[in-house]
Amino acid sequence: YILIIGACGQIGTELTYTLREKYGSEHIIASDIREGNEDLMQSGPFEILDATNYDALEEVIAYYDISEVYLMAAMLSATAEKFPMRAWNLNMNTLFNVLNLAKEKKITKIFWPSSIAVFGPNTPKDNTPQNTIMEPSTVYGISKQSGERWCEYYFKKFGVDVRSIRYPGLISWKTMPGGGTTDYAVEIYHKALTQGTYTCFLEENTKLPMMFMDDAIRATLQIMETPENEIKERSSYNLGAMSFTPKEIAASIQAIIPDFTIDYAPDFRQQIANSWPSSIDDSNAQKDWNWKAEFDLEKTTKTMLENLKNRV
Ligand code: VAH
Repeated sequence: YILIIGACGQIGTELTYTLREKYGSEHIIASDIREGNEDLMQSGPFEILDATNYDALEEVIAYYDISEVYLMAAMLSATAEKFPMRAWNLNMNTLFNVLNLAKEKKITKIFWPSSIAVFGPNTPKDNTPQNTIMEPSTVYGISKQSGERWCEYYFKKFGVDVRSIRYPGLISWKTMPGGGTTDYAVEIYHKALTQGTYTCFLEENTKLPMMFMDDAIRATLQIMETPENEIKERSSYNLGAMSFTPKEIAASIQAIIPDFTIDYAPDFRQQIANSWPSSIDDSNAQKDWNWKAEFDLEKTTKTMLENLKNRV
């Protein structure tokens, strides 16, 4: 059985649906700190769970005979700057609880998401390598960098089979993001359809690595299905798909909605974005587990607008 922690989040929601479809709903236990969308909670077993509470988590693991855990709960970059200690507590204590359950052999495999946020202002920005300078300057990035160190430590010291991906900014039409710096790339599509205009909180030439959610979910399942001895990076894998600026995503929308306009009002999230890479070298993921992205900006925009126009 598989447990998803943070199943009502931006990635967790789509991961839950995909895993339920693939393995059968009854094998996928969704959990979150609070109730989420009705449909998700009705589509299979759901538990209200505070994964920072070891005993509560251990109880769910035992009750459902869980063997694999996807730990998708975290406080993202923008919100984490407002509540640093709450972010550290949530992001780290959930990870320690899951790693320790695996060390105690109560679970056998873990997926834990890292992020391009582990890179900092003095990291090479273009085609950022798998192994390079990492001095994250955000609470979220520090928690993800620390988490990577702990994952590698638990693998080397206790043989814990934890796998991880450094997600870029993720774009989905099924779920809204929560408190991230890349959220503009989701909001812009909603605003293009509902208001015909969007005020972007990042400067027009802020280039960031991005990925459509279908690619991110496919990569997650792919790394989890890779034979253990083929996983060479036990901190976390760089993963790339596309990079674009607010100006470029706006132009891709205008190709479909010519009257759409954008203006810019950068806020505190600009300096977070300035500290991150512009593009990612994911050759290790390509080599070790055959990663290949399928969605570029044009295909992403087409898919987003097509699916959102029926919903908004
Ligand atoms: C954020 N969407 O903006 C997340 C992600 C790379 C960005 O970590 O914080």
